[in-house]
Amino acid sequence: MAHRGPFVVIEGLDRSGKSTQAEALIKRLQDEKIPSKLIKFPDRSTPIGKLIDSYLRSESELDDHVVHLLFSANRWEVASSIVKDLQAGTLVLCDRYAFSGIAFSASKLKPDSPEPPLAYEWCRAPDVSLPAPDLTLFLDILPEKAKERGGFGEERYEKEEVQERVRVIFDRIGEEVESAGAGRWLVLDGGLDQEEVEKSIWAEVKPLTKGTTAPIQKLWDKTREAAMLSALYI
Ligand code: Z5A
Ligand code: MG
Repeated sequence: MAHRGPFVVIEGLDRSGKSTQAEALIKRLQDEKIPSKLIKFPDRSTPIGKLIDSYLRSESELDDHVVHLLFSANRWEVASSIVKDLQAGTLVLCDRYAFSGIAFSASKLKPDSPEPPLAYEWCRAPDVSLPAPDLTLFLDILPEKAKERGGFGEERYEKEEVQERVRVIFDRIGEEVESAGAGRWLVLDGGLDQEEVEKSIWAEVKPLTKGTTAPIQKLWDKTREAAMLSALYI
């Protein structure tokens, strides 16, 4: 059976060092001559990404539903190219993915209502069937430590109370990813020195660099099938 490249995602709380680690890992993979490619969400360079960028900088206002769907569309724009690259044997490394999409949207609150404006299940729906990562490395960091790092507080969601709620939702996502059996979800300490985090990431990624014969899975497809089946029996 032909080998394909693995799909690795780096997720985590704000300022946990995702982009720093993604850059260091891609450099190492390239130094070791492992075919690899780095992508990032939001991809602010596309027409959809430009709308997201303006919203994040608070230069424009968008309905919560609309911005959530734009973030998802920004992933669907490149979903087929991710699959193509994996099939060609390239390791695809992704800095934030659909998990950030759910965590940030489902953690929103409105001052005039106790109900969150976007339900968790609603937030997950547009990303169902995207290519599922083989491995998600979640960089954990205490919000008070993240706040001490450069750049915190410049954009819309970079507030300590938002990050606390986001953290709770990420925990739920991690449990669901693990129990669905579609890829691994591994929590790493992003509060350590940069070199130590690099080492712990490399220990997990190195064994994957030989490629895999496993089929590319789809995000939450099993959940969708189960939901459809249970609907049939109601
Ligand atoms: N968002 C969403 O709502 N829906 C979605 O579907 C998606 C995203 C995909 C922008 O994302 C926002 O979009 C984000 C989620 C939301 N909102 N928030 N909040 P982004 O990916 O563009 O965000 P960013 O601007 O790149 O920030 P970040 O990703 O949170 O940061 P990071 O990548 O985790 O950290 P970093 O840039 O690598 O490092 C931050 C600083 O810490 C920097 O000065 C480093 O030099 C320093 N650093 C890094 N590692 C260390 C260690 N180990 N020790 C000490 N200092 C360190
Ligand atoms: Mg980043």
